[in-house]
Amino acid sequence: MCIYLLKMCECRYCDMDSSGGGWTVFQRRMDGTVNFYRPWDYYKFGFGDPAGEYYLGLDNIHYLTKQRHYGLRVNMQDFNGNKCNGYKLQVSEFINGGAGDALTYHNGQKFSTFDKDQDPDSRNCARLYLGAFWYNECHNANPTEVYHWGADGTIFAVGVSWYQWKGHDYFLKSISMKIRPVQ
Ligand SMILES: [Ca+2]
Repeated sequence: MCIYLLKMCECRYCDMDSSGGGWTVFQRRMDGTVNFYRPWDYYKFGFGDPAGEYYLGLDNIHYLTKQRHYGLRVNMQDFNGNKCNGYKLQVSEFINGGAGDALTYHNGQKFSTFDKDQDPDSRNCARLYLGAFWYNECHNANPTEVYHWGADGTIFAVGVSWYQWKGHDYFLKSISMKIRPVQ
């Protein structure tokens, strides 16, 4: 099965292994090689390396998800090799894969970057936490923020974290977020 993206088969963006495959990975962090602290247009159109770290782009994500219902899956790994499937969302139904639900808090929010503050907080969450996300006031998950190598309390809650699994001061080795049509 191929995922058709803008009329091209973009299997380089696919995860064909997790839980039966067929996932379009719209964001991947794995080694800190790509800077994710970028302005709105980068998130709108996408950036990074399909073989490594990248963001697929809000336009592409929207193009895919406006057509039908999708399930969302989040795979994470810490620096001790522990893996977790943080989130599986199917038609608004959360299934806990062991990492807890960090995303319900973000449901319904608009996407914010440091140059486009659309979060309901009186502050600019993207600027405050050096990331870009569907921030609320501000986050329980922040997969786009500054890459760290594990536990790091240098700046509170600034890093690639998943609060319900590891708290705000442990930063993940890898995280990928992917979607697949609900059968
Ligand atoms: Ca704000």
